[in-house]
Amino acid sequence: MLSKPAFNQPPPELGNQYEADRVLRSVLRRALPPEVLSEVEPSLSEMGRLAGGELYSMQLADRLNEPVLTQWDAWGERVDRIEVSPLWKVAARIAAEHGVVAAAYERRHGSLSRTHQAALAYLFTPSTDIYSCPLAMTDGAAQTLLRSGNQTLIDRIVPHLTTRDAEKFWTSGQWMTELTGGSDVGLSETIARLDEEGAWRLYGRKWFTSAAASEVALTLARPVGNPAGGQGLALFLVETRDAAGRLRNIQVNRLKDKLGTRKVPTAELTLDGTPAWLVIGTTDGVRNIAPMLNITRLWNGISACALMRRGLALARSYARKRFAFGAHLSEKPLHADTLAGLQAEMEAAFHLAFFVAELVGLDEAGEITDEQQGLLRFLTPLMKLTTARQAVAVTSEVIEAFGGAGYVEDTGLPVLLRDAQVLSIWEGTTNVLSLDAMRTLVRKDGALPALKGEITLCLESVRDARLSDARHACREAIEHAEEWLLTAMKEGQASLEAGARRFALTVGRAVALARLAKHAQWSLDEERDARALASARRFARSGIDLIRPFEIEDARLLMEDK
Ligand code: MFK
Repeated sequence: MLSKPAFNQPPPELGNQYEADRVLRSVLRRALPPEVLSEVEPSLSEMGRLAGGELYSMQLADRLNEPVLTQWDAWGERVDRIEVSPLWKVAARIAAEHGVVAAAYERRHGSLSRTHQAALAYLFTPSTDIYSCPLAMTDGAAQTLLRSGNQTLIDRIVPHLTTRDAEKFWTSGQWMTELTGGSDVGLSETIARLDEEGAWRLYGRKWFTSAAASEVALTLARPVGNPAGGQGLALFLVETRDAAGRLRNIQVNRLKDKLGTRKVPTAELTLDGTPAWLVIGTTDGVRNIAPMLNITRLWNGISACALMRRGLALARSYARKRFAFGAHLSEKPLHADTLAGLQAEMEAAFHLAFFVAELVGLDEAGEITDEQQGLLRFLTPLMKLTTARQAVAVTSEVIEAFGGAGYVEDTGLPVLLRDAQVLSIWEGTTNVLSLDAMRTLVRKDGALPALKGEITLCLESVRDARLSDARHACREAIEHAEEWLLTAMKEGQASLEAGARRFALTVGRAVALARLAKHAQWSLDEERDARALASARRFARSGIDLIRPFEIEDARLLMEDK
């Protein structure tokens, strides 16, 4: 008989992920009136219990399962069935029943319903293997249809997307990416043609369709005769299967073999006469699908926070258990310092993402001012790109904080980094979104004053002397960003584009710091808690102003290989 090993390292543990989350709970205490908080808390506590308990255990057990595409049945019939992982099936039911999309549409708490829903999504996400992807697109599709004014589709589809009844719940895909298109969606080649009965049919190849098992999808196609570019595309809705469950003239060519998000059945599709509903007008597809983009970008930010939070919860638990060099890691100054830096990044990201959720809530409730609207348009891409970069950096450090254990698959840790990496790619890469934000700023001169107004408002509320570094870092970064912008606008398009990423990250980090510092002051005053202050101080010193002088000519030279 083998003898028992002398030592086994106890693994990290998770408790109720709502009860244990100081940052989320503190933000909700500030953002929600007490009666709203007491109404939503049971739902959050239940989601926190699931996320740290059953779902987390299932996630670890489900680790090796991946979606399976069966293209042919035994008798030679083309079937293109996609079987998702067992955890995804459970996640679908829990998401519906707990209203992870629905809470935003039931509007039980007016504009604050979106904050409640974002909190549910944040708790749900890290234990459900990116089931947040179809949910994000479902939320985005509901938003897009409601804004389209197409009453037929609103009545027919939206109730399925926003129900809590798991039997009736549908998810939506978002089929935009094509081989030609990619980030430049206007290059899409899929065409739309009216058939003899006057119904639209789509023909083309969609190259990267996330969550291809959805019941409906929003997609773009060019009605025959329309001009090239994004304006010539139109927005369509596809119901993917007929009453018998057969795909409607859609072939699933293959599932993508991806670095991460491996539970998400991302597919290449051929549309060959797929029936589709025109959602709104026969042109301006890019503009008309924008509500989808903005909602999924919010989800992206919330997911970035959620993955960082999960990594940190595990790393802190581990640090309290792991004994080495004479003490627990949690007692080691360098280890504590490393995790503190990560916590500050996560906390700043959280305040940025939940600020955007707050603005989205105001917009949905019709309570947003023009100034806030301009800010929301500008901040959405900035928030998405800033939090995504943070998530990649933080999850990478989290892996390292476990030493070799972090590099071993069956700890369930490496997947955090792989999944985080998608956040800076899908829904617009860092560079594409930097340019989008820059275009918005140049087109809408109201966004910059609104941004400065928000920062001033935040910093005016910050009185504690221990936050003076944070105030300075924030002000200096915004002043430098504005100064750079004015100079680059004079220099021309090449300068603006080359510096757009540094500008975007600087503004994103400055807004995150302003919101974090404001909250830190509130938390000191109302909760007698100095932990948000500690995060704000730490974040303020970790590089807010990323704008540096650069030579366009150097970049050109460095593109040369030989
Ligand atoms: C857990 C997280 C969940 C995430 C789930 C995601 C799963 C799905 C995965 C995917 O599908 S990834 C693919 C996503 N693809 C993208 O996000 C595309 C990225 N590229 C861009 O965003 C480009 O900036 C864009 C394609 C929009 C540029 O195209 P154009 O044709 O050069 O558009 P332009 O001129 O910037 O905008 C056209 C119009 O739309 C303008 O309005 P006007 O015609 O009135 O001037 C813009 O103002 C408007 N517009 C564009 N983006 C907007 C927007 N309006 C509001 N919000 C926006 N975000």
